[in-house]
Amino acid sequence: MNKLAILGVPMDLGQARRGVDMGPSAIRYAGVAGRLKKLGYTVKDYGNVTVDNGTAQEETHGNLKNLIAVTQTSRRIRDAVKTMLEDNSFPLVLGGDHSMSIGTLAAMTAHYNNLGVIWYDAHGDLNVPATSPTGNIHGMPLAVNLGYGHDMLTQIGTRKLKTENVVLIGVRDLDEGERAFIREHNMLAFTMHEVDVLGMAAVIEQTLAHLAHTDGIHLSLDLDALDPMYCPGVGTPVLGGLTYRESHLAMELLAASMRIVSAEFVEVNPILDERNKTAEVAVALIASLLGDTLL
Ligand code: NNH
Ligand code: MN
Ligand code: MN
Ligand code: MN
Repeated sequence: MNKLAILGVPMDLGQARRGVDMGPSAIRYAGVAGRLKKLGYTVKDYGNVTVDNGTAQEETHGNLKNLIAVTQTSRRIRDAVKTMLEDNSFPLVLGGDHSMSIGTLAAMTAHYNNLGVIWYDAHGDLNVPATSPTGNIHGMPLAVNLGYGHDMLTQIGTRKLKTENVVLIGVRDLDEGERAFIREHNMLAFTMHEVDVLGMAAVIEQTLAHLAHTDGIHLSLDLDALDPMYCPGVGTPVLGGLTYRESHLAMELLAASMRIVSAEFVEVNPILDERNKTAEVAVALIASLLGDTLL
C-alpha cells in the first residue's frame, strides 16, 4: 500500500484530563506528513473528525462519562475510516483519547473478515461499566470491540473482534475486572515482565505467530505504553514502561512483517508534555512502523 490516509480525532471525552484533544495537532506539528512523504507515500490528510468537546462534559449515564458524545464521535470516526479503506489507503488515526478506537475498529472489523489487533498500552482497556473504577470510556474500547460493554457502544461496529485475535503488549496497570477478563478468555498478554524476560524481538515474533491466521493486523498504540521518561505527555503515566529503543524495534519488526494494515497513535496530551516530546516520539515510531530504516 503506498497511499496513506491521516485522520485526527481531537477527543478528550473518554477521560478526565483536559488537553488530549490537542494531540492530533501536536503530532501534525511534529511533522508526521512530511516524514511519511519522504518515505515515498502519497499522504492525504482527511483533517479532524468533529468532536462535541465541551458541550458534553457533564453528561453521565450510570457511571459512564460522556456516553452520547463518545458514541456520536465514534460513528463519525467509523465512517471516515471506512472512506479511507474504500480509497485503498492505510488509515493512520491520531488521537485523542483511546475511546476513539471504538470507531476505528468498527470500520476495520467490518472491512476485514478476521482482523488481528495489537494493543500496545500500559493498560488493558478491557473495562466494562460494572468493572470500571473511573467511568472513563478510554478504559473500555478493547472490551467494546470484543462485544462487551454498553449497548450504545457495542452497536457501533457490526462484526466483533475475537479474543484470540488480540495481543496486548506493555501491560502493567490492570484493574481487577480486566485481569479476570484476560484470564477467562485466555488472551495473550505480554506484560512488562514478559518483555523483560523474553526481549522485544521475541515478543513481536510470538505476537506475529499468534496472529498468523488473521487477514490483517491493526496496531493500536497508546503512548503511555512507553515509560513516562520518554512520553511524559499522557494522562495516565505508569512507571516501568517500554523504552524508546524497544518501541522502535517493535515498529521495525512489524514493518518488516508487512502485516500491519492500519494504526492508531493515541493519548498524546500536549498540556502535560515537555516541548512536544511525546508527539515527536509518536512521529518517530510512526515512521519506523511505515518502513523507515536507519540506513
Ligand atoms: N484502567 C483505567 C480506567 O479504566 C485507566 C485507563 N487509562 C488508560 N488506558 N490510559 O489506556 O480508567
Ligand atoms: Mn489505552
Ligand atoms: Mn494506556
Ligand atoms: Mn489503573
